[in-house]
Amino acid sequence: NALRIAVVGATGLVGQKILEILEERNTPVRSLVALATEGHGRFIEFRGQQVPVQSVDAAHWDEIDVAFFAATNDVSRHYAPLATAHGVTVIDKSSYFRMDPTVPLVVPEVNAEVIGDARLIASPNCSTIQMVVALEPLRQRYGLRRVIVSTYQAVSGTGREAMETLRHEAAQTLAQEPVTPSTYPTPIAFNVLPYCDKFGDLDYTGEEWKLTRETQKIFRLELPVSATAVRVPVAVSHAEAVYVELERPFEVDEVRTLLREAPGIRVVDDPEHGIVPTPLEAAGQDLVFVGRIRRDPFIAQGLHLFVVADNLRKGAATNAVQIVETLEERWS
Ligand code: 11C
Repeated sequence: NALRIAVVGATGLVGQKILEILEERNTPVRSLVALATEGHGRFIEFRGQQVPVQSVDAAHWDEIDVAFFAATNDVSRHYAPLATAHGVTVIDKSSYFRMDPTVPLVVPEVNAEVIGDARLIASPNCSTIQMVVALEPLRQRYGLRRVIVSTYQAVSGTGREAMETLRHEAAQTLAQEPVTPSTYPTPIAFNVLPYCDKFGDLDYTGEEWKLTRETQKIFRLELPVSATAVRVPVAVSHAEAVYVELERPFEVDEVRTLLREAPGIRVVDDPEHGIVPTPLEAAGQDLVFVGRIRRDPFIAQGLHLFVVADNLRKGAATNAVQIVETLEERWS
């Protein structure tokens, strides 16, 4: 059955990607409403049509089946409950409801079964999504004991303005002009910032705690996950060096085969020929790329992986659209 869809935050980076992915995947759409808190009077393009951007305040929720929320936490907090009260199924990309025990936090390759008849479904943080897709086959086969992850996160995770900042600062640096930082407190071009998001408990950042807590919720496991989230001068795709200690012994070749056969993963791992996953390769793709698969020479059952995915697609828009695809029978 064709769906009446609303995209809240339709003019933002993730909102735009959702529209692109609905087109690419031929999702049956009966009508599309573009909503935003600002930008009214603008138009977005969907399937060759110009669609006016309307104020989220004026939304007719009764006429919507599915609403993607790709705006701020405040917008989700305020409008998502309004939408669900009118029977709308909300896929929320904000972090506001993620840790609410009554709200399923879903990555379809991992835990689609927790959705049940929930009307409000949260999509995790981009860096969590790609990590749990890579870890799930290992969890099933060997069990997980602990995870240590360092991320290399693209500036598009911060938003459209940060992508412009990266370009601008790179041009200034190459022209040997002074660089005035804007989006981040220090320049990001030709630099590395050893934090993403604000600092919080125990001097870990919000992004690091999301990696810990969201992973624990998705796996329904008190898994120790220690994270260091780092911003790098890359436009699109987050990379992660994931170190995992497994509960049971493994063979590296067996792990490669297991990951190759797992949903949503492409193994790119031929060290002899220098074949490794990179952000440029993953950008524009929906799969999670995994490589550098190797054993810890010192710790029994320790395994290293390098995990890369497009943060705007699998890390955000694609995951949200896939959630809707798992709910097909809800509307048939
Ligand atoms: C970043 N992961 O790269 C963030 C962006 O909780 O959905 C997404 C934040 C979130 O900065």
